[in-house]
Amino acid sequence: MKEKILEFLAQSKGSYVSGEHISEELGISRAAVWKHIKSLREEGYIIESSSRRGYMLPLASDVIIPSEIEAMLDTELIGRHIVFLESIDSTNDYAKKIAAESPDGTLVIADEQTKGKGRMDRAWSSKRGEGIWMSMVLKPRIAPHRASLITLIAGAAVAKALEGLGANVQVKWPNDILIGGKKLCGILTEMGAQMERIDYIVLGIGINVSTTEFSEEIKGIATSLKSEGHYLSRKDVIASVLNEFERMYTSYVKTGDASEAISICREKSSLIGREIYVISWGGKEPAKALDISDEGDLIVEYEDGRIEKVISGEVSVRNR
Ligand code: BT5
Repeated sequence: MKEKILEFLAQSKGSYVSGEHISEELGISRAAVWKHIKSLREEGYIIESSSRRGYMLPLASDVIIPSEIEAMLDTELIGRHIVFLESIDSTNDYAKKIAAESPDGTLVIADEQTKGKGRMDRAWSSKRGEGIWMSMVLKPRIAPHRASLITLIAGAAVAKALEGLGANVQVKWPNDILIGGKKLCGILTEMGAQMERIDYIVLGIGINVSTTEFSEEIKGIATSLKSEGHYLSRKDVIASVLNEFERMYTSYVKTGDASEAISICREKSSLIGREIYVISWGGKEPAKALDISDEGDLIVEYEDGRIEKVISGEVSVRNR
């Protein structure tokens, strides 16, 4: 019911809706309306009230309402089933738990993550209401070794979507989106698979939208859309990322063609032409990033002249 009230207020964002009207439309008492509004406020939603005019969601409020996102999608699969959670440890962990019984393309979005994850058990800061913390459940019929390209397709989709909304970003192979060298978005892909067959892929995307104060550990390396002067609503960004993603993802799954995504990653690459370190278990080795192959690998030249493909993993830029 709380969600219904929020949806109702969101439809008239910036205008007051009387308690009486809400109670009539939803078939609950005015006292119940007030109780739900109180609990929404406790969750952090800013809802204005006036004893004569009722309740109002301010025009600038950036709430996520699944039905509003669905209305903006032109997808067939992705985001056709949306699970919205106010707070969760990690949308990736939640999506993995529900993956078996969820339809292909299910989207899990949370307003806050209390234990957001990066790669290799690193933490991903995901403050309430300040970003997009979402995971998709995907069930592509492709061989498991082809799954790593899906991270790149997601990166390309985020880059293309943000470009369409006026923000120019760089893609740092394999899973970061940057503005001005600072990290705006990270992607974490996890997979449940047999030797030959993928059971599910959980594709997690975190985008900083309105954060202006980052914690001490990341304030030198992280940025948000708002900090870079882009005042975008989360629903516009989510819908646009999903629309861009589905087109490129479907093309890859159906025909093996990831050329659009690869060209975006190349064009917007923050690495190609730069001196980097390739980081692996054995340590870090200086190299130059030359290109991204059609298979999505990073092609590098080491100092002894060896040219190799880096299939997955970690790279950092030297002499920044
Ligand atoms: C990533 O890992 O960049 C993957 C992040 C994926 C987050 C999404 S949110 C929805 C879904 N649910 C989850 O639990 N996760 C996914 P990695 O390349 O390992 O980068 C992690 C590093 O980024 C950390 O060690 C910090 O240095 C930095 N970092 C942490 N939080 C950040 C933030 N909000 N913005 C920018 N950088 C951050």
